[in-house]
Amino acid sequence: MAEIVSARVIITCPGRNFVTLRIETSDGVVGLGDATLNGRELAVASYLTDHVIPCLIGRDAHRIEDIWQYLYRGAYWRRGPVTMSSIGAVDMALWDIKGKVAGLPVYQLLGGASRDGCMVYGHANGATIEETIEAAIAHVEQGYKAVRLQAGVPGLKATYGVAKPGQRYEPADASLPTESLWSTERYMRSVVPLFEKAREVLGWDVHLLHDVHHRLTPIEAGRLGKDLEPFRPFWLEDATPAENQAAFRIIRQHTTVPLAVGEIFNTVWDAKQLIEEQLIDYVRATIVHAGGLTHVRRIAALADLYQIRTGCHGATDLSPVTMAAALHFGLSVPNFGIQELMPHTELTDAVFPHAYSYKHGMMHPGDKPGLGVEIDEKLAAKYEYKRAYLPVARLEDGTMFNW
Ligand code: EZ4
Ligand code: CO
Repeated sequence: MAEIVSARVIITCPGRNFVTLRIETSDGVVGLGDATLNGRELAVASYLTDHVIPCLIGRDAHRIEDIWQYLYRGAYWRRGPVTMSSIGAVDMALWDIKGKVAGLPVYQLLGGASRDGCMVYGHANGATIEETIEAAIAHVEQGYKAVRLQAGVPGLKATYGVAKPGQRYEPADASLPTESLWSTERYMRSVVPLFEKAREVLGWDVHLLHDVHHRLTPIEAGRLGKDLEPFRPFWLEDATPAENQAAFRIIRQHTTVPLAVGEIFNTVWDAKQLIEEQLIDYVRATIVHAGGLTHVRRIAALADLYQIRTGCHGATDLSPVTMAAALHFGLSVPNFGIQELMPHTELTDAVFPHAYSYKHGMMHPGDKPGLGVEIDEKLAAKYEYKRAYLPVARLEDGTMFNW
């Protein structure tokens, strides 16, 4: 028995907001879990502080599965991003504790390494095709084996996924949502030339990825996929919103381009039909937002039956604790595909010192017991929470559009 004697939420903003759950046992072992939900951070903090933490005190930290079921089945209101991020944070912290007590890195508890490291993909962004290709070349020079390409859309002032000139890319950029314009026609015309140029310059030995950010209808996505086929993308991500999972049937009828979806999924139910009908190739569920290691492993196990691989979300709005958890998961899971990597700022890395590392396009979680991430609470306390939102998108005639 490792009795949970205290738990609290730490909120910090070293350039962007992060919410962290810290659980401590009677033996003084501390576990950390990421609870960051971009743009809705305080809702998760309250869910944990007001509703979850009181239920944790006195429980045995080793009973990870039981606590997961208690928080999932025991709440009348199942699922949803706030609930599942809270459960995810508890789950991560408990795996961290179990690893520290065992003296083993978490991937060893998950069955051990299935590979030498986790292939990651980086983000190459630019206002123009040329700038994006330059960014991609820089990634290849740093050893990346896979690169996501996003370029500004001619005729649109700002494009989601592309940094403002001279600034580091951080999507949650304002205390009230900024508004951006969207035109499917302009966008569709811009992607093929980007991939054409990329293959011409970068050749065929690097994986190229692209994120649509849920902005197309299924039939439009089918057409884009078909048009991109000659350039052999590794995947087309979030081609259409996935609330209606059957929508992916239409995309599949028209293209053989591999499909990835799931960074906003909370549970296996969001992916059940997509997986069972083999409508996707990569499932992108995030360790924090989909109920922690315990639940994302379950999603991966179902996906494995259908030859679907993992491709976990790894944006900068997920804290280093989630990145570490994703790497322990990715190193051990049989059907690993790829891991997204958007490196955190130096300041974020200083607040969250960690054991994971990058080398030649691959990442490894390190061999420290537990998840291998700490929090420098003194430094964290210097950076107060600052409300920040992702932008919203409207069509050129003012119609509110998909985020
Ligand atoms: O827009 O994490 O693939 N990565 C992405 C990210 C998401 C943000 C939203 O919080 O799409 O940049
Ligand atoms: Co994405």
